[in-house]
Amino acid sequence: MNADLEILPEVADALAGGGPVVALESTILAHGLPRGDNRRIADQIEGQVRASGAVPATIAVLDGRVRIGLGPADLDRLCESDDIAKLSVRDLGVALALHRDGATTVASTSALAHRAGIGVFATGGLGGVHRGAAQSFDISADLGVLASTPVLVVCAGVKSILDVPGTLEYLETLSVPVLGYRTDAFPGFYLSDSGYRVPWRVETPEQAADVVLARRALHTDGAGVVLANPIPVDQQLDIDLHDRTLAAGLALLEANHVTGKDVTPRLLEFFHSSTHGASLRVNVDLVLGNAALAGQVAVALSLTLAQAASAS
Ligand code: PSU
Ligand code: MN
Repeated sequence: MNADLEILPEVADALAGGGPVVALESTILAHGLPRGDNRRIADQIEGQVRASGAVPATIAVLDGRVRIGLGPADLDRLCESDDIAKLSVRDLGVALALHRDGATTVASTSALAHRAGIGVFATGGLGGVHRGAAQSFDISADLGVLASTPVLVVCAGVKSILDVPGTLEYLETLSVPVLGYRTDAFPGFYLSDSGYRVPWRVETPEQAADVVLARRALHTDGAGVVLANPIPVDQQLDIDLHDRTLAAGLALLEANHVTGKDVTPRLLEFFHSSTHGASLRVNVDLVLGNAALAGQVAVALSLTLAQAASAS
């Protein structure tokens, strides 16, 4: 068993030189997007990070090794194999010991990115507090891990399939700041506005980077930062279609007794098939927007740190 990080040379070079790097998760590729589309989308996501001037580092576990940055053949395997586990932080040690392949969630990607020295991470939606969590105790490990991992996560809020106000309360309890990117509204993943407000907004990637640096200077950076980036209103899912699909999806999950880590992928799959691809289009657009913004924040962070170093 080998617990060392295997870092792609391009990523290692960027990190060594203080250059901008963006971590990307792999659960969205293996379990969140349909086969046949996921491989192409993986390249598009990495392309957005590059277009912003940063280096993408998609994170996964392959053959029981932690991989920071994947090459084309690794991405093929992750997107096409039938034997990719969904790995949260608790699963990482098991996957290493058993030499398994696995895709990392927001929780485990954040933890591994931090260990590799990567401070900015892009995803689609954050896991959160599920509806009925008071009975089911279903609260994504994403939240607890963010509470103790200093990584800035760019996401389109949380899916409206979750308990949105409950998730915002829980983030407050865990001392994880939530910044709206050019918005006062917490985004609802497929929808630009979840109907709930964010406590803070920033207008530029530089401001988001400054928040990270101020937290470091204050030594209040034990937790991560959520940078909530909404899908533009003209690209969001039709609200009636969204509400109908959500109601049907939740009923289906309950009827089929779907629990644990299967909940999120099953619901996403239901959305994609029953909206005939409309939700998929939105999902892809929002991930690409988040990857581009994360790249801009990573560039701003790297420039500010370089200026501070040359001034001192
Ligand atoms: N949101 C999406 N697509 C996804 C996920 C979230 O729109 O694929 C994934 C992320 O990897 C996230 C995980 O970390 O689902 C949360 O899973 P759970 O709800 O089981 O904690
Ligand atoms: Mn869960």
